[in-house]
Amino acid sequence: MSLSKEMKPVAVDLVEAVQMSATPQPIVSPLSEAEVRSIRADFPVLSQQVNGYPLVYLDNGATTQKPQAVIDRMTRFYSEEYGTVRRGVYALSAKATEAFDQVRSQVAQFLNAASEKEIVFTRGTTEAINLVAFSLGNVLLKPGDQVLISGLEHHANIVPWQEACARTGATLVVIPVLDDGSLDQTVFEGLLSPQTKILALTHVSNALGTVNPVAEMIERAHAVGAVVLIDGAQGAPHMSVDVQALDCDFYAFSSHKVYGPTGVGVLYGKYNLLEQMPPYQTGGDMILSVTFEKTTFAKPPARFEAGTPAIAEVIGLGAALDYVTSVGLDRIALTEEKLRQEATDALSGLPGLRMIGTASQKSAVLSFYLDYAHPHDIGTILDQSGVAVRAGHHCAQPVMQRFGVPATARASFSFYNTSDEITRLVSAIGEVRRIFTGSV
Ligand code: 7TS
Repeated sequence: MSLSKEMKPVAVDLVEAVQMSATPQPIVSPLSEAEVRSIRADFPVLSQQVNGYPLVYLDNGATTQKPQAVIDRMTRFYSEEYGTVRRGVYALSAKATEAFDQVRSQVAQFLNAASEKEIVFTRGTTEAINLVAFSLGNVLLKPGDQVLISGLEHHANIVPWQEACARTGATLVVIPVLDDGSLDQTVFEGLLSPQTKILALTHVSNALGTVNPVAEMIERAHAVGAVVLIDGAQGAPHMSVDVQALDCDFYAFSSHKVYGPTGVGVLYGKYNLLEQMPPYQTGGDMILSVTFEKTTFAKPPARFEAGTPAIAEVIGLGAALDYVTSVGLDRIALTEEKLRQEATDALSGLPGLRMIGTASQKSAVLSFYLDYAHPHDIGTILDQSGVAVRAGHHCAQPVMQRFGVPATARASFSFYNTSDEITRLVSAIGEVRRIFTGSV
């Protein structure tokens, strides 16, 4: 991925990539209405009524709904194939181990990692970041060093670094956020120095939807010798990710945001770094040998996977990745970009509505504030019309502080959302206005 490409909107990027390609490629287009209808039928939750209305699920930033294929795969695993992994010599365990290992290769392929040995299963993005902050943080950081994060981070990519700095004497430094919700790249460049040991940066802001120019920022950070972790919780579900092209050292994401089950996530790490890192947790499955005097540790990724893993959830993640891959990440990105533009146009004209986060490069996350109603009231009234949005600080309190609001209402879209649902959102916001101001 070239630097200038990374700076462009995803949709333009994809269209250009197709047009400029020397070998003929299938034209990448957003999903058609008929395709979205058929996709929606794959998600049983979406067909229900809430408070007497068909559900409009717009909290995909928090977690995504599950396709039947994921539910079925996990049910089949539990009903027919369940056994522990890595330990049993009997057939069930051998088969479960094979299915489990296959998902590791699948994830490596999904991220274009060089090897499945670079894929560590964790409980989610939060645990993946804690793992790096603890394990790498403890051996790499010393007083005088700096950990650089951004003002857009989710608490999961703030607190573990704060704690790592407290343990080691390093200093946490923050890249400021501009008024449109993008990062101040000039200040970023000025902050980089040989003291910068780690850059921990979100790919996409969960609170505002800003897509950071990560490839360019990774290159700049590498130029001063920093290790770069990308929090991909809001990246991996919405665009294709190539960790080798990005050249990030670590990339973390959660299964439950990419249409898979809760309880499992992924840490990608360059093998030469993983190999130098001490364990994060210790116990079974991560050792080579144990005596009361001395334990030797297994090589990565086993070194970082102490205890019985979330076996069925890993299998479910495999089914989820099959599902999104079959839809196509490029088509998902284009479909969601179309929804973003449509929803932004529809909401921008509403009286008293302040859109927070207007960067030119955004994913389909619309965070807004109404000058006549608290976000929690907005959320509650929208719910009465069957519209589910998140209201709160989105575990990104510094972002709220930056924009001087206590909270926002956030509509976050998936490729299974529709134009009709945007209309439902707009009319439910109209209802909030009617209740709070008496005007229509
Ligand atoms: N990083 C980002 C950017 C996130 O959006 C989230 C979760 C996390 C880390 C933590 O992921 P977890 O799976 O380990 O919990 N974000 C949200 C959200 O926006 N609303 O609920 C959870």
